[in-house]
Amino acid sequence: MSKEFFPNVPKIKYEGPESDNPFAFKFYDPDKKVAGKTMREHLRFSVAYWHTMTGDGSDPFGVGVNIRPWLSITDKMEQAKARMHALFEVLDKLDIDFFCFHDRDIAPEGETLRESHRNLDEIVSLAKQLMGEHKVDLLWGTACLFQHPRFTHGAATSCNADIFAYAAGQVKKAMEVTKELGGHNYVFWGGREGYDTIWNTDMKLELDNMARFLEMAADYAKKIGFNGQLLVEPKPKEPTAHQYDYDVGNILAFLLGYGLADRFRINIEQNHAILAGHTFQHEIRLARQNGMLGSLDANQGDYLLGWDTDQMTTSIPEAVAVMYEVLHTDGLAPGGMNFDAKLRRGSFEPDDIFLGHIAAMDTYARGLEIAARMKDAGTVDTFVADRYSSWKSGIGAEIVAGKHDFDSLEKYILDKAPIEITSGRREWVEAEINRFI
Ligand code: XLS
Ligand code: NI
Ligand code: NI
Repeated sequence: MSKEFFPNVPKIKYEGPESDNPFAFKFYDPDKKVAGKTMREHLRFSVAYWHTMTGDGSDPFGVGVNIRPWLSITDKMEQAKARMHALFEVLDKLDIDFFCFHDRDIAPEGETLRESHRNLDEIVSLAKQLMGEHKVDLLWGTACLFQHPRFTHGAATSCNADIFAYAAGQVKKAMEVTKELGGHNYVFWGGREGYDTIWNTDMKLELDNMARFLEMAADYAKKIGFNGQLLVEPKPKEPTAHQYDYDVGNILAFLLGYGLADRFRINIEQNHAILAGHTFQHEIRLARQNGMLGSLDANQGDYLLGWDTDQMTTSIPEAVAVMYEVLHTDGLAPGGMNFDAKLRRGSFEPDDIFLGHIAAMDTYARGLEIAARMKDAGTVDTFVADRYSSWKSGIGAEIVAGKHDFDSLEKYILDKAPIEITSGRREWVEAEINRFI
């Protein structure tokens, strides 16, 4: 290792639930087998470069507060390089195998797109070298199409066609570098793709343009031989009042409507799910039952606040719900669990980077173990299967097989009485989790 950025922080090891060492895992034991795979294989944790490395702790009411060792370097490119080195120390010490980034998180923006490309290339070649040395993979890359003033009215959905072209040039490059780094996925989060008031908006043109943009992106991925998954990330609001990629249901309708559904999958984030008025579990379930589950932005929102706080997950019931859904799929790969999570503004010391990730990793490890035990016991799955048993035989099976219409169903039911229904047992089923905690 070159320079050490976090000399106070040791390599984080599993010490078990009895340990009171803050710099140890209590539940995440990477090589422990759960439900046939190691925790590491199930969870595929990833560090989000923007929150963990680039984020400064500022909020709409206050300036940056984070203490970060690389901030003393004034040259922008030198600072970017130091920060990239620091990432690998974070990954090594936390034993995390993946990271994710936006182009502008890792390299400073230049005067022109050409200069930005050049800056990016320089940092990407450093990242590539470090990835090889540290055996780390890129979960996904993406482009920041929301920070610079040019994107005030959106990128692919801007009213200005030159901005659409700029976004195309920027995403083209971001896809190339994602491929260069062997990225497993590429993410499209519609930064400012939406509107603040429909009165000044040509919504039809904007949505058509968003589809044109995604189609060009998918074509370009094919052209350069990028084989990773292409993922769209839903979010209902913020920064715009109405984001077009509202939720999983809206993205599905959009992709199906524009004939793009077989080219994209979905990257789902907990905080965005709850902002849309859904649970994370609902969004994951809807995506997976449509074959669209791509990857997860593993964070948690504050139920008291109406914005995207992107907190580290510490809620066990949340984690159990996520892992229960994941265990009912073939797993997340090539997706993973990206900690799209930032430390609270009050947690501004460098050590908090580690404590925050340990908290979330332990929470998901517990979620995984609890969900695996629940799935093994099978009480919930059996209850749900029994609840729908009328669809397995008789009239239910016939309806499913397409053997009925309104005439035949009326005839079947006309004189049948009484029809019995049974309890949904909501309280029992929700409390089943508690038995396995
Ligand atoms: C912001 C999004 C963003 C995406 C990547 O709300 O979550 O961080 O994950 O652009
Ligand atoms: Ni996200
Ligand atoms: Ni978020």
